[in-house]
Amino acid sequence: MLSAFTLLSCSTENESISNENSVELNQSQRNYLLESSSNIGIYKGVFTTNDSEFRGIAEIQIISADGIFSLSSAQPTAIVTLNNGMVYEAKSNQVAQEGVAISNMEFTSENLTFNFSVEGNGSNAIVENVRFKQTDAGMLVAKHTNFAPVMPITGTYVCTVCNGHPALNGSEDQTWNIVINETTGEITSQVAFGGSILLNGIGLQDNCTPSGNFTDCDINSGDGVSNVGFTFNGQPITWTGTHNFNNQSGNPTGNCSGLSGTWDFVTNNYGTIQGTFVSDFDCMDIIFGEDFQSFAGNGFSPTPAAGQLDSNIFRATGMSDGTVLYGGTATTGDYARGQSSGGVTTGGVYAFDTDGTNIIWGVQPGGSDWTPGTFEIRIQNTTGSALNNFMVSYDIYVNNDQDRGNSFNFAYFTDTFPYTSVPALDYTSPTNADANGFVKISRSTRINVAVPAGGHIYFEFNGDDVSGSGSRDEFGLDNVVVRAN
Ligand SMILES: [Ca+2]
Ligand SMILES: [Ca+2]
Ligand SMILES: [Ca+2]
Ligand SMILES: [Ca+2]
Repeated sequence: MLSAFTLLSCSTENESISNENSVELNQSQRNYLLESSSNIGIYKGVFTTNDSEFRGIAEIQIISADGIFSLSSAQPTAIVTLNNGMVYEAKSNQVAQEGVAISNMEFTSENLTFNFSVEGNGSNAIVENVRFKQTDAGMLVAKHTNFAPVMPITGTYVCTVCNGHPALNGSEDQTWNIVINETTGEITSQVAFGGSILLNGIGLQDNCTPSGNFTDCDINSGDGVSNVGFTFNGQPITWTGTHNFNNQSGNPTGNCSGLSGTWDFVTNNYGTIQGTFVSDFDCMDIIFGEDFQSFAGNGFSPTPAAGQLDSNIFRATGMSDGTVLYGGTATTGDYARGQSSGGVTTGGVYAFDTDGTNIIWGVQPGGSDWTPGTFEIRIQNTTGSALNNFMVSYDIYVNNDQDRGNSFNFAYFTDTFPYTSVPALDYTSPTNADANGFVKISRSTRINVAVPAGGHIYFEFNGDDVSGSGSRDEFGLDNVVVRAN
């Protein structure tokens, strides 16, 4: 009872101190912290709620009552900046002493509470008992100094081969955060799993090579000897990816950073599960976006009328009515089956309305249509300079209303770079029909390929019969976003 009462009175007292003494560090105080080799200083890292609803960057400032800090500003402060831009602050009313280990320093505020511990030399920083907006959360931080800066990066992952694993929440995004020690390349990772637990792991960054104004590094799970990033129920999760950041202005990390990759999880009971991860932010600009909301299934033309797609950008192949070339015209038959909410039987290209408001670039495969067949998107580099890195994301919609399984896979090529499939993005609809109507499956991948100014990159979505018999499921493409630098 005594400890409960103490906790309560501390937290009440802290509220009032926090209101009176909310002091921003000035530049010389911040520099002092960045040069510190003791427990006094700045700790940087990542934050997420276990349910993946909130994630962001965390910074904890441990300041002492002496040195260049006046007593009134010596209150340790934690700042969490969510990826949606919201900022949350918590303070401690305990005062740190330089060189003396901190054990369970309590930070509190209305929305954020946690305990912080660290050795007297600033190593082994641990944050525990994190609560954010009345839900369990986690924070992973490390000492951040001028001689050993750390880079926190927030992001998400999805499974692409899910095998029904209950902790993967179907195709829902879950948190995939990492913290990179820029001096050693050591990575710590924080992954939300199953909506209620967090798994911490390790990785390594190496093979950093400059590319124009950017640097590309390999990032891999493990310690360089073993590639195991972390385990669940004794089973290893491994991952591999690329980290791309701005290296202008002599700043090794510049002002932007992005990463992406793929992961593998060999489970006890669900086979090998695979997926992708991607950071919330990166150094890329959007060069193409299409949500197909104005498509009405009226065909393809180089001078598209309302409801048509521009054939200089979009084309389809594999129809019994022939193939549309880039710049060609096809506004009848297989290429212009109009708008439908699904449940059609004639093969061809449709504008499917998936839910009463959302339109997709759809296809009904048939015995002589789109088995095999493709949708292609040709994007010209109009930025005026070469592009080397691409991030492609898109949504597949499938109406699994028939007892066949058909594929909707991805590939890319350029004017000079050969056709390259990306098996990690392969999708095949379930063989056995269901009554779920159109279901969305999100996909994204990073592509490293050079496209000179004025050149093109091509994205192909290809389908064919895979399993079962009888009529085919209905498919479509939506929300294609291409970012590049
Ligand atoms: Ca046909
Ligand atoms: Ca159908
Ligand atoms: Ca749409
Ligand atoms: Ca099916």
